[in-house]
Amino acid sequence: TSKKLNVKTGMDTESIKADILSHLRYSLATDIETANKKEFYKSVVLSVMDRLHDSWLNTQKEYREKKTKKIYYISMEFLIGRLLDNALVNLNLEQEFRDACKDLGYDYEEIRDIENDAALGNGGLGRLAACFLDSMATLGLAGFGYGIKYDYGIFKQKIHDGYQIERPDDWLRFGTPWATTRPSVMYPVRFYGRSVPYTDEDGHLRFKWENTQHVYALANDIPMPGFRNGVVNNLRLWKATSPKSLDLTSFNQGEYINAVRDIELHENISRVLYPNDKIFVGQELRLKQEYFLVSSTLQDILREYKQQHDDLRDLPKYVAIQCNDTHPNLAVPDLMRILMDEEGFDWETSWDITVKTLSYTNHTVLPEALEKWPVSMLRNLLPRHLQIIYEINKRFINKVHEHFGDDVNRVRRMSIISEGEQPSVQMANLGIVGTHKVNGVAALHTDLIKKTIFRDFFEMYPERFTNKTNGITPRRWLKQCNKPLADLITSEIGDSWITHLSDLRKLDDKVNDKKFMKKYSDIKQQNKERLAAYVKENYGFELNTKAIFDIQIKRIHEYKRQLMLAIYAAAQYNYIKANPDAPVVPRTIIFAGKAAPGYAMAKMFIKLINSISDKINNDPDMEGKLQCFFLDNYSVTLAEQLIPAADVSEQISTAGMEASGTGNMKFALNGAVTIGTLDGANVEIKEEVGDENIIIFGLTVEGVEELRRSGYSSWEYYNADKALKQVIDQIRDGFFEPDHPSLFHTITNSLLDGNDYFLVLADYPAYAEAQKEVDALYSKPDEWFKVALYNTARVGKFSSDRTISDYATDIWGCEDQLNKGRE
Ligand code: DL6
Repeated sequence: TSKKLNVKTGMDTESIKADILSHLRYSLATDIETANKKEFYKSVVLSVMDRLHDSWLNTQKEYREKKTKKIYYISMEFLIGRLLDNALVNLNLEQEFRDACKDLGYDYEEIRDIENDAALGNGGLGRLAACFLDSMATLGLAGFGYGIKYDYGIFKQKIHDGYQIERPDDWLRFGTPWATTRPSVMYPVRFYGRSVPYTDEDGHLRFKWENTQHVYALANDIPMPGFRNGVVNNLRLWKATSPKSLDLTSFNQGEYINAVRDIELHENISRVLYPNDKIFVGQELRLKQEYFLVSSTLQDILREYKQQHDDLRDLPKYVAIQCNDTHPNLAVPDLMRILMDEEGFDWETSWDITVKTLSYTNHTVLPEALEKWPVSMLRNLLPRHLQIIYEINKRFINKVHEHFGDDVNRVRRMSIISEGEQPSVQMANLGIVGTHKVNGVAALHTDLIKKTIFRDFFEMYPERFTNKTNGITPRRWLKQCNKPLADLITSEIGDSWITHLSDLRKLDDKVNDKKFMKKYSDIKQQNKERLAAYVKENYGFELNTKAIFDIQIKRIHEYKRQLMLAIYAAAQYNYIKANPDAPVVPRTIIFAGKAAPGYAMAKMFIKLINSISDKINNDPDMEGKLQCFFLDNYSVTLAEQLIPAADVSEQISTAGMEASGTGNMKFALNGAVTIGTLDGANVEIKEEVGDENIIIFGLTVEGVEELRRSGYSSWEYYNADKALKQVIDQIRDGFFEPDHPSLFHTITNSLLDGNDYFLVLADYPAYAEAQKEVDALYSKPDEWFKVALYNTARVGKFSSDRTISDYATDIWGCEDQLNKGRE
């Protein structure tokens, strides 16, 4: 007890307790007797922050002193979720903080659950960015995330009478203790105005961007600790604030009120995340957000750069900038503008620097997702950028002519500016022309972009295209969310897997070790029970933990085909009704996911799933045999509960449409068996786990093409499969919604008269067969768990550490930095 406490940095329980108490008193002006849970949570986080600050500062200092090449990952979305568990895992302080909470009268889990998810993303693209930050820090790369600090993240989803209702996600109502505001890091971001030509001293024609309006971007930093390596990188999120020059005091009363309203308008830029997944909406506010992110980030990068280097021509040597999708691709004209208009370089030099510094990731082939900003909107908002884009395009089109001769159609397809009634800027084309590497996110997806949407570009610049198969961080998606399994694995093979996920291959040998397999299967059962308790508490549903937990969690989208699993659920219902004495393998089907607020069909799917669920769950004949649930408000935190408890992972998109998927990787790692199509990264999961350890069904990409070419008729499939026909008739005739029998006609019409673009009917018979395989395998638990273990053991490739190493080596040119944090 006489041991001296090191309140701010001590890693022992006593120091931590003292720090929590000190924060309660001196940061929050309360004390342990009067504080509520929220205040206690805040003090806990501030005490964690104290233990990050030295490493945070030292890491940045080291990067400066060593002139380390910096990687900037620019993304409109970072779906980071909760941070407390993750920080404690990475700092190796889980037990100490648990004990400190307990000694002070609080249960750690309860405190952890106070934290709101930082839900600054829609889905896969944003979650990938979050996994990448964890991996960059863990690998010791000087990797920084740059994004927007939205006041409102992805909406909160409620279900009323089976329908999705959106509510604002006010995650910052009480602030977040993880973010440090940096008043010293603030940049003006300009809009509007006009581009004015002039002649410089050397007689060159130059341009000035004048008469602009501006807002300020204020930096908020969130620490990103690596796994037990002393590295703490940074996620910088910009908040929009009004210009300092707004002089309120000189205004009379009426103007004062208007001026304050003006502040609101400026701050609106970072107000809300656009909730659309894969549909380009084209609103001016979104364009403002994108430029706001790009402009503030580039100013920050160049300010840092100039503090350490004196020649901007070396920029690509010390800086790599990754654009996450096309959303930040205004970086191309903006960097050009800065280099030419502000730094005085000529076009060629500026172009060389720009292309070598930037790279761009494509995350989808869906044409409706591709960004095309109207020229008229750009002309108004960013006139100088538009002028530069026109010049880039002119020079590029000349090259196309040189390369391909006079092929007008090709020129039209490749042009950055599409002509027509509403000329627009094709942001993907801009990204390919203006960067040195373009990557897809899974092998199949990269092949597809080369053959389809970017074919012309691939023929011109084959060396620019590269694949970087997605990955997930094993820290959050195994160590943290599935502690029992993580501990079992570590006790068997040591803990090297946490940073070298392929070491899990050592578990391959354990399939014949009965004792181990018993523990492995017991853990799955425990996780199912834990999930059941969670669902009971939070949703009031009673899950049958003896059933197969069959889970589909992801955004709701026609191409992801939640409808197919819903049809399967209804078909099972019909089967059990018709065969009350037949043996069935019990199933509990669980859906979760949000639909974009404007996506009527996806919202109708949610209603249908809820109607089918009601029918099933309220029928006593289903008891012990079949359940179906839609859990509202899907989030990173809910995924952390669901994934460790899953037996079956549903990855059933129409082949060719899911770029990669990352949920598929999380499920496999946690020992769920995939039922899936040969789409996205499923293809590579199959290669890794082996054909016998994954259940693949349905049309391939080629099969889809062939079927569409040869004239698909969904009616034929409808008429050919009795069980399928019965369900579609029921949906159409109001069986699941007797009070409103025509409610689901939009769905059945799209399947039948609309000819089923996503080929649900075409794939359904194969899917139903594959589900029978699932039943058969699950009926033999020894075999089932062997298959499950092979999944856990063999998906090491899908660690985001591997993905990031690949980016570092092939795109960012910083492979020399790798492994620093991994010795
Ligand atoms: O690359 C991350 C993630 C993939 O795993 C998904 O397959 C893909 O659908 C998703 N793409 C997007 C693109 N949205 N837009 N635009 O979210 O990216």
